[in-house]
Amino acid sequence: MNSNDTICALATAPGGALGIIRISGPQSVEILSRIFSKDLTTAQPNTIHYGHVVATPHDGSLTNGQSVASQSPSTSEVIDECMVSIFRAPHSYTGEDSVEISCHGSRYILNKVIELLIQNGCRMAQPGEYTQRAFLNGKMDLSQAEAVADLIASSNKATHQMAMSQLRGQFSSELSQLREQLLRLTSLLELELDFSDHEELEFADRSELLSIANKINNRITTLAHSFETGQALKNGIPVAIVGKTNVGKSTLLNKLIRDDRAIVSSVHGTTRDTIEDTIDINGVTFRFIDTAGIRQTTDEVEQIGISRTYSAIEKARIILWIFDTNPSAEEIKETLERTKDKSLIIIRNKIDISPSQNLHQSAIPGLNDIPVIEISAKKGVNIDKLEQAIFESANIPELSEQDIIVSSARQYQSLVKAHENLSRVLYGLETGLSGDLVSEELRLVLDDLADITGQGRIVPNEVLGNIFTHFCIGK
Ligand SMILES: Nc1nc2c(ncn2[C@@H]2O[C@H](COP(=O)(O)OP(=O)(O)OP(=O)(O)O)[C@@H](O)[C@H]2O)c(=O)[nH]1
Ligand SMILES: [Mg+2]
Repeated sequence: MNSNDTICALATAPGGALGIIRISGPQSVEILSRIFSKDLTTAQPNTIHYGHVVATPHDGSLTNGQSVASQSPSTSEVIDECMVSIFRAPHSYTGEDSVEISCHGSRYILNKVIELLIQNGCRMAQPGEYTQRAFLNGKMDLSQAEAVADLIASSNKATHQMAMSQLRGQFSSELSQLREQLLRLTSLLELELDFSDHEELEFADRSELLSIANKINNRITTLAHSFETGQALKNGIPVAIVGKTNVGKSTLLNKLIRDDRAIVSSVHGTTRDTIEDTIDINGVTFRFIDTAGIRQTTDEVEQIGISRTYSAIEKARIILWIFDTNPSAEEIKETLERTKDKSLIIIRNKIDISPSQNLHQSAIPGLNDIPVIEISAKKGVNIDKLEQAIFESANIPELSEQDIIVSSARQYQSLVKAHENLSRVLYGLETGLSGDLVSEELRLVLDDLADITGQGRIVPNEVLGNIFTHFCIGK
């Protein structure tokens, strides 16, 4: 990958009314002018021009910035009528000279324009190369570059807010505040070292240093914890639908996703494998997992299905436990035991045929705190109430652009490393370890945080590759 190359790629998905081709690099405007009906080499930056992309008989044999405008119209073929935007470094997405050609969305036109650009000196861009160039040219840091991919992939309000906040630099500025506090801590420690011979001087005492380090550590831990929420928001919050056979789990899944996805029958043990699908509730994606009903069985396949039910419970964040008739106290106790660390919602289904009864609520400690929702999955009664309860139990804070939710595994790993190194700093401060050893650990924390944004660090090509190969071509 040579950053002096001028690159081109289609930036829009095929099939739309328009297609946008992006060019970036030092030769952008010159190469464009070789295939465009106007010479734009002296055009003002940030201007838009109407004209034609034109193929000459020898497809791009023009050189030296010579525009097809100077060619006889009879010898050239008009490929499309286009609008062309001109950007000049550093005021562009990549920070380089750039051009965007808005064409009609025909596959033929778009392929032809790209072919002409390549014949005239462009190279086809690699995945994420525009954003990578933006990073290398200091237009954004690494965490913002990752947010570009998240923003494009965002499919609802929550994932949009999350990506937008990161793209606009909330996370970066939080990290730079943490770095400042860490630097202050380092300088206080180093002051102590420099003047350690002067007993008459007073330095910040260790308890004050400890309190600063603790505050930083708390913030880093909170950021690291937000990764779980970030993952849940990105992939859909997992909700397992569990219960005995024939209680109506598959009927409920179909009702929630408004589709006949799972087979429903009065035969016990209909569902064998887990079945998943997603819906959005109040702008947040939930991933529902219908499971095999729990019962004693000698059927080998069903047993495998039931063991999958238990692993679905473990992986889920919310459990919908369904009963149809009044469950025994023992059954409820087992349910509570299995779902200890989860948000549990108990559902009494089939209220259209079996009247409401009191669960053994008073007899079972802890059950009073758990919502019990009465529904008819078949008739669609109280499904809206259930959706609301599911949304509430997910406990998703109302996200604003100020909220920081860590969404990349790379960022999370750096935060975890920072936390581990900071724990050693805390230990060192508590146990009276010498200042130079503590400040060495502090430097590691600073490096871990710098890895997240890539600023002031040499980012290895391997790391860049890992980030940008997940992008599409044209991003
Ligand atoms: N009357 C009534 N019948 C229901 C309701 N929900 C489900 N059923 C019926 O109960 C039977 C079992 O429904 P399923 O959705 O297949 O039950 P399941 O829990 O997925 O069963 P397994 O996959 O065998 O574990 C079917 O005949 C459904 O039509 C309901 O709200 N009211
Ligand atoms: Mg089923």
